[in-house]
Amino acid sequence: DVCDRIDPEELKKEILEKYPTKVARKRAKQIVVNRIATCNEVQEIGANVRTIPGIITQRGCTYAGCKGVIMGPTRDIVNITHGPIGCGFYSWLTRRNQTKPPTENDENFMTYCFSTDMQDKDIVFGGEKKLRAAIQEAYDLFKPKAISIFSTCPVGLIGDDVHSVARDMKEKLGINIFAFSCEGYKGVSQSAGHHIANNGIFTHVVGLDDTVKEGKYKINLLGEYNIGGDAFEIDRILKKCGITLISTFSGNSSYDQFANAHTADLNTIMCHRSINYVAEMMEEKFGIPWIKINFIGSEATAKSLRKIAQYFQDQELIDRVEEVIAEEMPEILKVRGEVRPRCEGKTAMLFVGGSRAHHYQELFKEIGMKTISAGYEFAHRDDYEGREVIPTIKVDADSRNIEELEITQDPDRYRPRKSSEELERLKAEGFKFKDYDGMMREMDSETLVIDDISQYETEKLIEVFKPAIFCAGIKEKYAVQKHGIPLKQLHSYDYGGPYAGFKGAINFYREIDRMVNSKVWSYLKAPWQKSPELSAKYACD
Ligand code: CFN
Ligand code: HCA
Repeated sequence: DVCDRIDPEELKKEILEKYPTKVARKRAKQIVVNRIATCNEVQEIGANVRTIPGIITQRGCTYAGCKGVIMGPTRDIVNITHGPIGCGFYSWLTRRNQTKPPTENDENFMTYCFSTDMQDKDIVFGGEKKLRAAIQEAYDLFKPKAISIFSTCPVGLIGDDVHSVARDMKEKLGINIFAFSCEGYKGVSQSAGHHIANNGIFTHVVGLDDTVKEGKYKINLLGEYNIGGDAFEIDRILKKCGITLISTFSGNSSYDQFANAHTADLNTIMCHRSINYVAEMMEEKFGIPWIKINFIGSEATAKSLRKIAQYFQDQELIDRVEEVIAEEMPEILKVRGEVRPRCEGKTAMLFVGGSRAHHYQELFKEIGMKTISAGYEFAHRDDYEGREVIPTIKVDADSRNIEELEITQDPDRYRPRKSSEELERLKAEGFKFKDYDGMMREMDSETLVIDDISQYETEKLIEVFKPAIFCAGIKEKYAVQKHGIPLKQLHSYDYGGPYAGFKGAINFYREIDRMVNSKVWSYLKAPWQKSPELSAKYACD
């Protein structure tokens, strides 16, 4: 076993040696050898800090997080990028978030790319006039329910007031128009863009429509973006269980769903990193409790359905959920049984975003594969280290208001949801505290956890461990595959999916089986293996 032969601390040292002293000091905090089994505590990891200039990062920008990630999957808001054409054009339809308008009359603007196409003269004299004209033009052409505006870097630099333009045009046209100050350079990654988008959608849309929908068990699904059709599969399962989905933030979503989201009984959070802000705000303003769920992995899906049923404390739902699980599992176990002997013991590395590098480890585990190194691009410390929660669901008199009580490891950074005295009292009452599912707690000891991994570090890991599969994004894909290691894109799923829910698990098992057991990778020779003079040349340069 390659992992038994390699001392991860030695490898970390070797990686850091190549960096200048100051850079090495910074990177050292973001590269951690997991010691969970030996000391039963997660170590501190450096996360959500600025990438050191010069390092090739996987990260994206604030505009990407706001416009692409959070607002991108909503079909009927016209999203106008205010800026030179590049940002709009290159972020157009790259994320494979799918949508299905319920009828032919429902709008779908996702296939369009709207931009103000700023020119030199707009940078010099200001772009507000052009933005006003773009909003008017979009309105005249499409008559949408809402228009949103996204600022790119130059907009912030020249000081266009996108919010006042939005206010004026909202008044003039009588539809909802709002803007996001999500200039790419803000914050340290796309994570800042999630926050800006969540604040905006909460302020301008959530709560506008009080219509109470039919349904016995009404939930919102937060942090699910319908990549490769994931949300369709989750919808199918929820429907089968009799659970009503009021809104999804924001996979396959519409403006009306956001406006009505506050009428749900419960918020379920899948990608905590991108959406915890909305859950917290909805709890604060509308008293809607939230629980974490995860539909990546068949066992995780079953567990999440049970958790939702447990919240409603309704025997009919509890029984229905068990029936659905019992109906879905045989096919999954059959395929898993076929695939597992071929995949058992093989190794994976996952370096993706802010939640998938953790969630997908479950799916690999189900087919017997080991994650030997993983990390997020932009997650925060709590996504790695976890937080302490009381897993016991506490139900109030009318069986509706549950609380999943939670304390944090770092009260200065994360608002504790209960005061410490209250927690002490609950502890004394016998509530058991458990650390919630941060990535590091669920990974094996001696695995390398690396935040905001660089291209150089990626290549070093591959050279040393030669994993059976590497999971990352489009920028990493071909560089990794030139080493003869298959790369599965866990952002876009390449051309595959869905991978969520029960049917998704089956798709994933089959796909990974094909990839790790194909001989084609062993035939591949990197350019520098075929022509060693190439690497010699680069070494001289
Ligand atoms: S769909 Fe999500 S699941 S929202 Fe987030 S943290 Fe990105 S776009 Mo790429 S695939 Fe990725 Fe996550 Fe949440 Fe996607 S792991 S990086 S910003 N992400
Ligand atoms: C983003 C979007 C992205 C990029 C994926 C990739 C996505 O970060 O702006 O690098 O392949 O999922 O589309 O994360």
